[in-house]
Amino acid sequence: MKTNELLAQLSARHPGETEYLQAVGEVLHSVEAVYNRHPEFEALAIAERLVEPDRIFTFKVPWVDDRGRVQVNTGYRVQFNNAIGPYKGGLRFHASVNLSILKFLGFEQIFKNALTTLPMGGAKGGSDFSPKGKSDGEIMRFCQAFMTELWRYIGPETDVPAGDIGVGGREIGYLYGMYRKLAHENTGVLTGKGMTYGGSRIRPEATGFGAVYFTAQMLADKGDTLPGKRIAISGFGNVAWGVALKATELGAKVITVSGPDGYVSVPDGLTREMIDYLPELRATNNDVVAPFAEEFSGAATFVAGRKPWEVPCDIAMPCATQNELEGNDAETLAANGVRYVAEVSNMGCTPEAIETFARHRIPYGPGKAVNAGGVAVSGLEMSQNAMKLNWTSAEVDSRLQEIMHAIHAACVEYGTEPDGFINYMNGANIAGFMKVARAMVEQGVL
Ligand code: 2IT
Repeated sequence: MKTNELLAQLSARHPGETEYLQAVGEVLHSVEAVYNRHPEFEALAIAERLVEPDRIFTFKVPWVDDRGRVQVNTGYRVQFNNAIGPYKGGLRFHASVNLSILKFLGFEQIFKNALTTLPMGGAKGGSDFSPKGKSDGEIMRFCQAFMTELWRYIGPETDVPAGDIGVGGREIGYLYGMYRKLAHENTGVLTGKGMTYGGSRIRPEATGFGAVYFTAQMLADKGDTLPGKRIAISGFGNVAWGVALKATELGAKVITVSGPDGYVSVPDGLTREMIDYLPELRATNNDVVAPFAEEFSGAATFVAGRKPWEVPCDIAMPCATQNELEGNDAETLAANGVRYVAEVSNMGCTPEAIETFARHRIPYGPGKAVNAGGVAVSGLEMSQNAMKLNWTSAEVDSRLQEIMHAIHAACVEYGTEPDGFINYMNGANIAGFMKVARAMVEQGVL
């Protein structure tokens, strides 16, 4: 594989799609050496076929706001690769959404889903609709309008969307309701559903719980454990909540949360009351974290306009969005003695940050491995829907733990360097890639 040539061709064909080109560049560089030991990959142009989505749907989403004005947004679904199972991946509703972001997320999803051990292909979708400041009625009307287009492209064996930033239980409910009405069936397309209509236990917690299980494995590899560790996290949404809940339960101290407006420092660690407050704050749709510090003014301090990475910690867990942890943040973390980085957001660290962690020999778990518990439990939701039964929380949680252990083991198998250092990024990319590439080889040129 001539990686740089392929990347140059891609950037000429898709100018300005920086996040997409970043995600592709990372994976291709990771797999290059292994790829070149498999002449059949080159002969079948596996890389060239893998980096382009199978297809992309773009559609108009008109809806009426509370003041009676007509609003128009753009909706997307990127069906990236279904070599190992139906297309699977979340929907993101955020003002920043564009094709580059959804293509990067869809591309990452291919390898993440392959790592889960379950049969799921990669996809992503969403809209530039911003839930910020919207009423419940506006969100319902938007979700319904979005689904009147999307429903034609999805199905329980075709493409199964779920949530992502801006799409939680409430939005999935509205989307699923409209799908069911239009398709005249109730087979469970969409995951992250409510418990009254086919949802899985532990799905809301899954991304965060899975991330903590993976992190515990990273520590165990060094003969280390979670109790007493100071964890800095960013974000204050569903993923940050799940991480805080499980990490605290296992004896770690979560000392920060953050939002677009700044971060909150909690030197003694989040209490259960503070953790329970996170979903409440998120549900206000204001997308600011400052009120957290007002609510818990004795124990928490708000630092406006800054990121949590300046707070000394043992473990850094970015839980917000792509490229939120940059080179200079990584240098600060390293200088302050961070010992592990577990990326929970998709592509949360920039290439410079990843390079900085590698230079300091700080183990860095990439999002596609660390956060795969979310989509893994989505896969378990699909299994339960197909069997028309519900597993208990204990059953789902134990399967989630098994899956996260398997992902950690795959990273170690494919990412251990001669001196024993585990390059989790290379390990995750190679392990995920090999499964998909083999499936593509066996199924012919499509
Ligand atoms: O980034 C992700 O893996 C998700 N947003 C969850 C996808 C899913 O299908 O559950």
